[in-house]
Amino acid sequence: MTSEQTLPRTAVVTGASSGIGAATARALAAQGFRVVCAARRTERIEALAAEIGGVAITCDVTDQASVDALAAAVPTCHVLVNNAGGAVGVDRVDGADLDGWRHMYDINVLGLVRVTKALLPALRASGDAIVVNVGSTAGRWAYEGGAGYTAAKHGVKVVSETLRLELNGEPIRISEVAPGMVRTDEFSLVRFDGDQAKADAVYAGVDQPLVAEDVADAITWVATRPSHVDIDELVIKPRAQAAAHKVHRS
Ligand code: 8X3
Repeated sequence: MTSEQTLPRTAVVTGASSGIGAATARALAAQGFRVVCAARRTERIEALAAEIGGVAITCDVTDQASVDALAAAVPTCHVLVNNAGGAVGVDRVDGADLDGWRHMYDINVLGLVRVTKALLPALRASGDAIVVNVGSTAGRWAYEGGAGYTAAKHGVKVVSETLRLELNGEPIRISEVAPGMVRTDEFSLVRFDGDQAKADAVYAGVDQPLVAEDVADAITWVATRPSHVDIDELVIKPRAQAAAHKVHRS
């Protein structure tokens, strides 16, 4: 066994300060990865990194200098989880707040591209890497008031497919994990600009929406398949959700 083989494999998780990102950082650490927790909120990721024996790097995926600094600190990366993202608003197309739509494209799509592009040398340096992009069922289905977000998450799906084509022949897998209804502390609260009642209404009467740990489990499963096994995409929803509009509520 070479010394390289005894070193822990490195995983980078963006948006690691809460929700699916934080749960994924914990799950990957439990699998023996040295996890680089990247997010804007330094205190949160420092606490998480201390908990899991990882590393905290403050990073805003919408800022090139910030992402360049992340890449400079990570010479080798075996697993990249592009999780940073989110939704703002539920405006219809005829009332679209273009600033909100631009932000959603910026964080969900361009952020993912910026981080992936910056870390490609580190992914290549690992000799065996996987990128897991956190998409959404919003990247499969349209729903009223959702177009700003669904357009961005369709973008995540298509960028993932394109990367898989472009990197074919290299030892880098590209996967997309696409969750449906996941109850986290922040996703809906951010979407509804801090309105807790509106955020709670999203999950009202739903028997067990997914939680962040469910998605983290799926991401970790995808990331820990044998190197020759590529999981292109994995759609994960609560049992109560059959489609965007088809959610069983008691
Ligand atoms: C979240 C799924 O249905 O709120 O990514 O757009 S949905």
